[in-house]
Amino acid sequence: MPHDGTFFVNSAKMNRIFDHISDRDLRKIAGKVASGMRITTQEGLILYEKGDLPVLGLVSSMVRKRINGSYAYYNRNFHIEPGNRCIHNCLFCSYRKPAGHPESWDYSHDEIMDMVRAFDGKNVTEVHITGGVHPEHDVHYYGSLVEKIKAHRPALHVKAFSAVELDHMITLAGLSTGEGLSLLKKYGLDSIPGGGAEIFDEKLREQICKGKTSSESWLAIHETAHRLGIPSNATMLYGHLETWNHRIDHMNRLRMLQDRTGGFNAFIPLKYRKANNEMSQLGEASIIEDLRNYAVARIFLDNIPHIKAYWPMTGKTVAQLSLSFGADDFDGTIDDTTKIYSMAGAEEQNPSMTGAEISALIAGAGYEPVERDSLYRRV
Ligand code: V47
Repeated sequence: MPHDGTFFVNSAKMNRIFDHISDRDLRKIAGKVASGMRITTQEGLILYEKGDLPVLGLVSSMVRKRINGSYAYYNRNFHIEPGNRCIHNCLFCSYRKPAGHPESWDYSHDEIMDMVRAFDGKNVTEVHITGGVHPEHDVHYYGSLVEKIKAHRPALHVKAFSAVELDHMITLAGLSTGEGLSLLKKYGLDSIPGGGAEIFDEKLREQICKGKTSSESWLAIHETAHRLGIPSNATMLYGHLETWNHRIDHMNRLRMLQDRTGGFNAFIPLKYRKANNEMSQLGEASIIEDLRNYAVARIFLDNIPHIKAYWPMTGKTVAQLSLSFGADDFDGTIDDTTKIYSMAGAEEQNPSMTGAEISALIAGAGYEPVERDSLYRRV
C-alpha cells in the first residue's frame, strides 16, 4: 500500500491547520483521524450533521492519502446482464421487467458466450455479471455459465452475482451457502460484486425492498465467501428514505464484518436515481451530499481499502470530483454493456470510456492514474 507516513509525523502541523476548523467536535474528530485513530458511530454521525465540504474534503483526503497515496485506479472491464426478470419488486428499481414486456430480456448461455467472444482480442481483464433474480435458474445453471466463460478465456476475472442472486440460486439447488459458493468457486467464480446491500436497517429495507434477502443473510453470504477465499465488494444505496443514522449503521455493520474477514476490496456508495421507478417522488440527493457521503465513507470505513466512484451512476464530473473526497477508484471502461443506471435516468446513457479517457480525468483532478486488475494489482 503506498503511503509516505507524513500524516503521523506531521500531526502537530496538521493540528495547526485544524485550528481553522471552528466547530469543536469536528476539530476533535479531525485530530483523531490525523493520528490514525478509528472514529466511533457517534462521531460518524457528527461528520454528517456538521461536516461542510472543506472540512470533509480535508479529513477524508488524509485517510485517502494514507491508504492509497495519490493513486486513482481503474480497470478494463465489461458487464453482462443475463436478464431483467426478477422475483423481487424493489421500489427503487427501474431495471426489472416482467417476461413478455418489450424491454425485458433473458439471454441463453449461447447468447452470453457470443457477448464474451465479442471481446476476443481486446485487452479487458474482468467481466462483471449481474442481473435480475431469475425464478428458475439455480447455482448449477450459473456455475456452468462461469465454467464456459473460463474455458474460453481463463485469464478473464469473473466477478459475478450479487448476494441476492446467490441467495436464490443456491437455495433453489437445496444447498447451503458454503456448499453453493464452493461449487461456484470450483467452476471459476473469482469474486462477488457488492449489489443487493441497499440499506441494512430492517424497517427501511421492508419499506423499499420487501421480501428481499435480509441484511443478516447478505452479510452472512459475504462472510462465507471471504472465508472461502472469494473477495467481494459492498454497496450502500443512499439518497432515498434513509437518515444519516441509517447510513452509519449500514457502514458500521460492514466495518465489523471487515474486521473479522478482511475480504472486502471496495465500498461503493450508490446514489438513488429516480427515473422510471416507484420512488421518483423522492427526488435525488444533491451533488454536495454525494461528495459529503464519499468523504464520510472514506473516514468511517478505515479498514476497506478502496472507495469506488462508479462513474456510470455518478456521471464523469462527479466521479472526478469525488477523488478529492476520499474516492480512489473509477471502476472501469464498461464499453456500453450495462443498463441498470441508464434505465434509472443517469446522465451516461451509453457508458463507455477508454483507459486514456479515464486516465485524463484522473490526471485532470491532480491524481495519478493506475490501471489495476480486479484485485487492485497494477497491470
Ligand atoms: O443492488 C438499483 C442499485 C445495485 C437503482 O461491485 C440503484 O463493483 C440507484 O451493485 N438508483 C446493483 N441505484 C449495482 C451494483 C454495482 C455497480 C457497480 C459496481 C459494483 C461492484 C456493483 O444497483 C443494486 C441497487 O443497490 N440500484 N436501482 C436506482 N434506481
